[in-house]
Amino acid sequence: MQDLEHLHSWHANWRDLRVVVLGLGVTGFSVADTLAELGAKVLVVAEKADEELVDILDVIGVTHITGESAQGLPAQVIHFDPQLVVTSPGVKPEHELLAWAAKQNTPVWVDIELAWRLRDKTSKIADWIAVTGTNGKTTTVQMVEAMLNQGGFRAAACGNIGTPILDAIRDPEGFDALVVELSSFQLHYVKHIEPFSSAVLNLADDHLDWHGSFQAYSDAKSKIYENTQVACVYNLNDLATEKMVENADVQEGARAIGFTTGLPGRSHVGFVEDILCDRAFLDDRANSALEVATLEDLSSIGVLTPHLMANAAAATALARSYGVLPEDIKTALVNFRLDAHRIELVAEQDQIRWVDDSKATNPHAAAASLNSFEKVVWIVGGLLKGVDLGDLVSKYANRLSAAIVIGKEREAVLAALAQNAPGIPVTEISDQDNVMHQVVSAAKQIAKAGDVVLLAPAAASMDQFKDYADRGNQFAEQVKIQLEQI
Ligand code: UMA
Repeated sequence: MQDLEHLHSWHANWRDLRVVVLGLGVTGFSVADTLAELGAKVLVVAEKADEELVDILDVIGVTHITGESAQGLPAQVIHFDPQLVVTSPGVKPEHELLAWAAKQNTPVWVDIELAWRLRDKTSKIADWIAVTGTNGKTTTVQMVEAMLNQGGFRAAACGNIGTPILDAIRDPEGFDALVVELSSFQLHYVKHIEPFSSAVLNLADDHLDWHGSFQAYSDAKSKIYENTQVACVYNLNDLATEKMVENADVQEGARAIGFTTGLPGRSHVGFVEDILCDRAFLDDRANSALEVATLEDLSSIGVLTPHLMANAAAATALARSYGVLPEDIKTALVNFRLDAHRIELVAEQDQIRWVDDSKATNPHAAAASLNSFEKVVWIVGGLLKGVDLGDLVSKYANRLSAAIVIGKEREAVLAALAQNAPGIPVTEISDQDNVMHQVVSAAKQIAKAGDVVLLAPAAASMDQFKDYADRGNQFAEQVKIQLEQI
């Protein structure tokens, strides 16, 4: 194994370190750019690469192999003889180049590992508040960021949320805290970070094709709690997250803090009737609770779902662990707005609501959506990522008025519906052109007063759309056009 122990600082000598950077999306670019700035010798290897990014690599003098010749293990990589490989998170561990690196005992990092070592670039070294979970990561991370900023700290959200962490690390002013969204892919590759506080929001089937098994997916997520300094935040309604905290090797004095949509006990954040309360970060937590916000405050955010309540409770626990005052948390929540495509009401006509939850890319997220409405015309299907929909359909069958099935893996969806929700009218959209046009016109025929037409596909979108945002936008656009025609 290469000894990279001396490389624990921005100010260490990275000069001439030979690094292969695998992938050239947002992560790969930020890694290559950072390492070039540090004087390392960088070779970027990426099958698909944005031409603009390749042009910038040329300008900053980083060598690259892209396109077909970047597939597998290119001979140039062997010749380059890297001392370190930094992979993009989307690349599976079985990738030929990574398998070769493992055999050579060459360390494989992701940007998160590199960022942890480089976090002392500015004199102000940011604490990391790390968040993972199957669903609700982005909303929770954004809430924590808003709460910290409202509390007078300089905080930034980064990581899987879309801004690569190395961009935040290189901010010239530096931050008090980085609120880092971590995916299971990133966590799989992480070796050592020490979050100030950390949270796993929930755990359910997702990305099983990437990780190979639920156990491997869960093991990756649980790594977030390791070496936590102050608070390990877990979900009282999701036993798996509590188990992860119990098994984690944390720093002396770190506390386990539960969050819940129900009544909070000691060391918990939860709801006493319609009030969000902290019973964790106050001296007299045995006998009292601090009021943070009301359900009315939360409903100004969007549709008040149990999922939203859970996210707000988790974010409150994390912000309180950092010392943010309850009144600042309340103000941040009142002013908070959900991103688009998250249980977003796009239209309401003739007592039929049209809701875009395109962000529901797995069954767990779709469950949160289905659980929020009584009578649903459900738009479902897409790339299933190796996950079975049977349990989801059977649990929510009594809420379904009808289902409209999209996507390329329709057979599995149709089978799950036939088996677990027999008798529910199902419309299959088999024509691949103008999918959303067909979906909305079918829904218009089916939906009755009181129904919610819900785009919560429980699947990824890339088989028929650019991404989940494109899927949601096309839905909203068709709803607008076709409702105007009535
Ligand atoms: N590549 C290969 N071989 C492969 C796979 C990818 O060469 O087998 C190359 C591609 O050709 C391309 C690059 O890798 O050049 C793409 O890398 P990537 O897929 O890791 O994507 P990035 O653009 O670097 O974005 C990643 C995250 N994407 C994934 O994990 C798939 C982004 O999360 C994240 O915002 C970004 O880093 C910054 O941290 C997106 C995501 O979908 C939103 N995440 C998943 C999720 O949330 O469910 C995990």
